[in-house]
Amino acid sequence: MHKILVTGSEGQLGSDLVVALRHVYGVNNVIASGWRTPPQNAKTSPYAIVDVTDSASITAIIQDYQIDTVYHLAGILSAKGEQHPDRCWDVNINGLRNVLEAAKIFKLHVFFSSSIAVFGPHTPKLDTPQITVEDPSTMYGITKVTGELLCQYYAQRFGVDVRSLRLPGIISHTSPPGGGTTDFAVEIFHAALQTGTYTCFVRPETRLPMMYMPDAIRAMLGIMQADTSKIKIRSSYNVAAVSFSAEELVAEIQTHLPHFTCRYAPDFRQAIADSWPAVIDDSKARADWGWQHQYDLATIVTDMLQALKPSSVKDSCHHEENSNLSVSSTIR
Ligand code: AKB
Repeated sequence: MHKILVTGSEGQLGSDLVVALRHVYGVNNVIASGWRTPPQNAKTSPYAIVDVTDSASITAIIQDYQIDTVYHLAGILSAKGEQHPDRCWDVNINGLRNVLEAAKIFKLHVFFSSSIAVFGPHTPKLDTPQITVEDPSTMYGITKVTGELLCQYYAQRFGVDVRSLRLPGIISHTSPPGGGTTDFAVEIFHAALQTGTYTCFVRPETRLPMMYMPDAIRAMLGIMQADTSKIKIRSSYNVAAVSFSAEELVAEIQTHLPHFTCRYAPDFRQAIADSWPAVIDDSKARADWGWQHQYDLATIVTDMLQALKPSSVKDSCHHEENSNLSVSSTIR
């Protein structure tokens, strides 16, 4: 049985990934980790404090738990990275380098989460190809491009079995995103249900690639479980699910909550969003290791609202929305 370490397990992706991995590999075989003690009520045990910028901290945990696989999710996202560029470089680059060095020594199987942030203003915005211009305008994007090249280098030079995905904005109801440009697509659901109004930090026509968490989990497990012969790209694969604009998301939410209103007050994150593609071509991932998404905008919105609705409202809606329950799940 595999022994798996998840770095950044308290983040948006990590929280759901740990649950999914424990479901498949057993609770005690998946070690959640982060740089600080988790909240007392967090169901994260077994959990270890790991500072990814400290190679000794990574080596110790790998030896202590006889780890053979690392899902390396620890990182600072795009918006926060612009506020703390030095820290973003340190955590995202030195953290990855320490994991790859450990992988070289201990023959680890590694997953690295890259991002659509590797692309920039000169990248084609529509059907962005797998191999194209990568000229990111954020420190986060620069660390992801560099990270992808490091992964490819360690795979080619040292035979490290590292696999990676360029993830789009991830939408989930279990834990909030932290410090990203695509965070509006999660915040909006909470605001719609709690106050009925939302102030969106990007313009209405801003269209970005997005993915629902169950699809993201399926993508991460799918690439890691694929036969080695199928993994032909060792930098990072484009993966896509849906693309929609902020105003299309609002309109879809309004089909469930007609009184919901959204106003727009773009801030510094608008420029980041404008530098990213709108629609990604992920045909290589589909052809090489069988990637397929399941959720479109309508099913994401139905599922998110169902999951986040206060339980009193859920009870009264149970009967009329019973047909929607078929798409309501955290992990499939
Ligand atoms: C962010 O907005 O920074 C992330 C990403 C697209 O990588 N969600």
